[in-house]
Amino acid sequence: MVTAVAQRLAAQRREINDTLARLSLSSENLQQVKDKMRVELERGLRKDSHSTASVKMLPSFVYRTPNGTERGKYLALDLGGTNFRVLVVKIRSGIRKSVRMYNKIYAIPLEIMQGTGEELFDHIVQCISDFLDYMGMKNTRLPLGFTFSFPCRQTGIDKGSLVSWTKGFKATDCEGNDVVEMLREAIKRRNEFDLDIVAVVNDTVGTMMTCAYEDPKCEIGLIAGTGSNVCYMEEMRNIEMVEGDEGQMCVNTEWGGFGENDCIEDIRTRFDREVDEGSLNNGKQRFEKMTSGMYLGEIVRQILIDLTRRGLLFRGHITEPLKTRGIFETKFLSQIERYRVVRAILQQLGLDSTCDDSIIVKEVCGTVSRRAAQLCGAGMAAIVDKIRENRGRNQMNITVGVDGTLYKLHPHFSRILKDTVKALAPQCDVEFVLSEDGSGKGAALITAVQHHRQPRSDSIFCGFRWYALPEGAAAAKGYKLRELGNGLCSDTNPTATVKMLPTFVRSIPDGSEKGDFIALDLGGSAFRILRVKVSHEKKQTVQMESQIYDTPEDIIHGSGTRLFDHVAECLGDFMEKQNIKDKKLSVGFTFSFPCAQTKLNESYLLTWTKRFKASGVEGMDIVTLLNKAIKKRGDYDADIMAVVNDTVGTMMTCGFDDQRCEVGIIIGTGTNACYMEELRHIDLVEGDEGRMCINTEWGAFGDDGMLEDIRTEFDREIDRGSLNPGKQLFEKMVSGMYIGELVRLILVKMAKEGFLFEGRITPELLTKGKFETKHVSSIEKSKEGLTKAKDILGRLGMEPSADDCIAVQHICTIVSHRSANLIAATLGGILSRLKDNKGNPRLRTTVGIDGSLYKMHPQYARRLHKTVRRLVPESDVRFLLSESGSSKGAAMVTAVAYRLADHGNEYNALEDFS
Ligand code: 0WK
Ligand code: 0WK
Ligand code: BGC
Ligand code: BGC
Repeated sequence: MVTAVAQRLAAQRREINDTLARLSLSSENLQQVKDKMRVELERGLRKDSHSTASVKMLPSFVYRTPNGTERGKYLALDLGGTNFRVLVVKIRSGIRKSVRMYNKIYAIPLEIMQGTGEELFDHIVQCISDFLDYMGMKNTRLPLGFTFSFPCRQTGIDKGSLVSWTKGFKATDCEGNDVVEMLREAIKRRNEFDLDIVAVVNDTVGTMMTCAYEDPKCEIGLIAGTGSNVCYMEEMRNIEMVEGDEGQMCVNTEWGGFGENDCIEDIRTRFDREVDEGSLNNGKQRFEKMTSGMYLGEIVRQILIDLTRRGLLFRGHITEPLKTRGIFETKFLSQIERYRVVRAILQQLGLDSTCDDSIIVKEVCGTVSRRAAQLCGAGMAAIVDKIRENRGRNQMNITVGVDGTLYKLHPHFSRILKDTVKALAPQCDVEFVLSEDGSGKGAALITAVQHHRQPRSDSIFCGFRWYALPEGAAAAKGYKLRELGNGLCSDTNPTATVKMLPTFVRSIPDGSEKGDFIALDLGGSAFRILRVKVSHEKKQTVQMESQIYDTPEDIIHGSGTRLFDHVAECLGDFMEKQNIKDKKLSVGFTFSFPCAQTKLNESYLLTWTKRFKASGVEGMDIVTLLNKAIKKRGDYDADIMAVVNDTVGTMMTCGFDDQRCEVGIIIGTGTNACYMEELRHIDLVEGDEGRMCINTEWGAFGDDGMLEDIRTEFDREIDRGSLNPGKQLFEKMVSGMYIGELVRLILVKMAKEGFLFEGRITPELLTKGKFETKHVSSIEKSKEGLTKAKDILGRLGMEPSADDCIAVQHICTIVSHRSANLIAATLGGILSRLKDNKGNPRLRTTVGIDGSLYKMHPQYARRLHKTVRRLVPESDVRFLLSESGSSKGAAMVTAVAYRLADHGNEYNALEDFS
């Protein structure tokens, strides 16, 4: 005889089962969640659907996981989880690879979390101040990585605007603002110490990096803690919100927002809606509110209240404590499911419970946590399957770095999550690795990567890496393209930095040139005088004899008169040796400085560059100055037919062998480029027919501040110490005259900060110009590079350790890599313009190239070619090294001028030519 009590209990049980059944997800449900998550991931990545996607897929600007080369000392902040931590992290690479860190935890009181933004960031800075005091580090300006565990729309590694607060935070005047700027302002307000904020990262990203440091297969970061979120390494080609298709970038999915577009309303229960309505951000973070530590306890409380109200629990008696939002903490779930301490916890809430009550409460906890783990499992299954498909694999092994109190403390959460992933993504073998040290270590690693590669703030390596990356170079190409146009257009030319100087050279050699010429080649690393004979036996041949002459410092820094007297003297000496003093040969003058030409042989120096600073020459016609010097001697005569820039000479020299050559670039002591532009585009020269070679003088790119966001403190120091401060800023970031010095300045800084050479610095290393660009080239030689580093540093009195040599080689690579990519970017601008001019879908062209940096550096050419092809994919570019220098080219120009002069009206022919 089934008693009424038993029936009532059975009915109660059914009711309880019904209630809990709504929170139990079938494998179909979970499969649907996985599929819907996948749809939202894709929508978040695509430009056309990003704005309405509930999973925001935010770019993190982290392009790779650690590779063990990271090193240095960093500060890290970790805000947004249960604890706010300030950390100092010391990373060693090489054989002593290790990460040591020390941290202090600080409270963030509720009134600060939900006060004003200013109060919040002042509080953060106060904690930092306390930490620096404690560590005795107030006077060190360490680079800082900021783990900020909230959705941020980033535009760079150190730029991120808060999209919206989540979890317990609601400080005013923060949403929509750049969190790095807010921190910088708070530090300024306090005016007690200075920090170099290099990176802002999400805690999922920090966690992935922390775990990837130990396990290179780790490409996903999961937080199952107060909040819930995932990041993973996505293919750049799939991230439409960011420029570039090469490589990968870590994407912060912000899957907590999944379902904000009602796509999971079918599995959300009224308890979930209760929790949502009672939260600080109603309608937001729906997935998070079903899966994360901030809310699971609250869901349980809602269910307990519901069951109690229906008399199914605690004899229908709801205590005041139980009515209190947030009182049933998520840790109770873990404790209840792990230690069966239900009664003790319920007592704390003033609840007298029976055994049955305890069983039901435990069941409710189990159901809620199980659903949370399963939902995270379904979401994770979508992520790993996407990565597998990205790689076109059938099977894939991958590691997920995990952190968060829920995952760490809950007895079953991690197992259920793993089982769900296995069930829903059987083709993926997914390993979950718990992050021991939190995301602070990860943030420090990202700062180190950035520091070594290029954060865009003023820390040791700022700006270098950004331009080694596709989008960085693409951006520079964009700037350059615009500047080319400005230089050509008469209204904007006066303010344009890239001056686009007409050269009056209208075609490349056509094989008809002939004659016996003198060529002067001044401005590169060597002053050369050449005799160039162009003849037409069977085929056109060029014979050259040359001699190199000194250009002593006192001459090139003295008066212009002395300089040109010196040139005339060398020419006299050369003609003596050639026994042609009695001949009046035509001279082609390669003068490798920016000149405003009015015709082929009238050329006004705009400004000296590189090592030259002779007085009384700028603004003068250099042909007149040279003629005067020659006349003054009276021992020979010469007919200066043409002045050409070394880029033009190089293009002509290469054009002699390859008719397709229409660009000339120099990457030597200085850097520059010229190319054949349509006359109709050159406002400064009459006529619309045909083409003329333009000397771009790209060395001055950025002299208007256009590149300030990428220039580093080292670039600024170089400029301050140069002969022409404020000028040739682009040249000073990339050319052979400055690269060695850039490396030296970085070595000194790193030694001063104790990262290198045990902090020891010799007077030699402190001497400007002691570390030359040729040293950079030899240190980057793959085989003997490290030995070279030891020798070269040894010659500067240093005793570098093996680690130091590795670091020095790395620094050389970064500096020269940035140079190659920046030049690739600016060359990309020219090639795009040529392609547009021709209106062809594909550009086929040849670039004539010369200069000691390009020729001597072991990796330079390869890097340059690779990035150019990446930036101008619709082109076939041949790079032709100029074997014989620009003088052959200068002779070609002179030969053309001479031929035209030959045809009768000598000089107006020149006028006509000009
Ligand atoms: C520890 C990480 C931190 C992250 C937290 C999440 O260092 O960045 O926010 O885990 O877990 P929670 O503390 O919210 O449980
Ligand atoms: C060799 C050319 C010369 C040019 C030089 C540039 O003949 O006109 O100025 O290359 O390279 P650098 O000598 O400055 O490395
Ligand atoms: C935030 C995420 C964060 C997660 C875990 C969420 O509320 O939106 O940015 O990663 O919590 O802390
Ligand atoms: C000069 C250019 C020259 C380049 C390469 C720059 O400093 O301004 O005219 O072409 O160096 O030598």
